[in-house]
Amino acid sequence: MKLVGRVAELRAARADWGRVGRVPTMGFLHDGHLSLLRAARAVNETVVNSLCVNPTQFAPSDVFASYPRDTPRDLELAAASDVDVVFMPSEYDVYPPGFDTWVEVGALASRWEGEYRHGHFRGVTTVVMKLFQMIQPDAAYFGEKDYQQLVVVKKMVADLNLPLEIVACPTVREPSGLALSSRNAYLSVERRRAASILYRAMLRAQELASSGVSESSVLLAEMQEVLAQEFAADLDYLAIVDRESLEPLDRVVSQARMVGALRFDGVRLIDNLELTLRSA
Ligand code: PAJ
Repeated sequence: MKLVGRVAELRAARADWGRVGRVPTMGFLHDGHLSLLRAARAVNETVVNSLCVNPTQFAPSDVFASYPRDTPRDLELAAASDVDVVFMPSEYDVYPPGFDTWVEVGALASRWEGEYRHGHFRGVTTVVMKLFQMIQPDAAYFGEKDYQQLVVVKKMVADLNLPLEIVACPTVREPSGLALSSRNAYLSVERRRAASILYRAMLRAQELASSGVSESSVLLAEMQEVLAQEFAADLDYLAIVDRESLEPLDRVVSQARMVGALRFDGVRLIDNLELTLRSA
């Protein structure tokens, strides 16, 4: 496995790499990240894992400085996942002094997470675009765990005619159902089980949809009832939305997406799940 820190080095080597799959991460790798690396490994000649805690996607209320980091462990895990190249760009390469060009997706990025984390997606799309330019991958792998991020990145790729494929990978969960996240490190094992309440609420809505309930108001009311069982869960938003436009739906026709975010013991957790109506 090769460790690369400078863009010039990456550019010089790129021509020999054949089909490149890129997996962008902010490090502190867990099984969710590793599932993306496995998906990339299966179909690409060269797998590039970028490790970069991107300062511009942290809204002021987030603490960029305290984001969990463990580079030696990340490098071990990347090597064990048969990654060919780990790219750890210097902050100078990503945001040189005077940097002032931004990539911003419109309406899709301004609702849900965008409302609670102003500027977050602008930071994400800017760094993802920059890393696309540096690595020039044929495919890039994103987790459904961050569903809105996935949809926003796909929109950027379509709108800007970027010549690469975006591959969506399913959410990897703990046995309790809680989606794996670097932020789970802030919760004890016991609290993580309780924090899976959002996922359990979504499973309950899916159960109802499977029996033919299609009105969003009924499904959302049922989810709220499940969430009310956990006093520690402080909901930011919960919605049933169109899978592409992320617009709220009054009624599920065949498929939709449930998206939600809550704060649990002060830790902000997001989740989402496909919602499929029983076929008539
Ligand atoms: P990060 O939070 O490190 O996540 C990197 C990738 O791993 C994202 O595509 C995310 O959706 C995916 N991922 C995280 N948890 C997952 C899980 N439980 N199951 C499946 N996939 C999971 O997302 C970012 O970094 C950044 O915003 C980034 C795209 C790297 C831009 O800075």
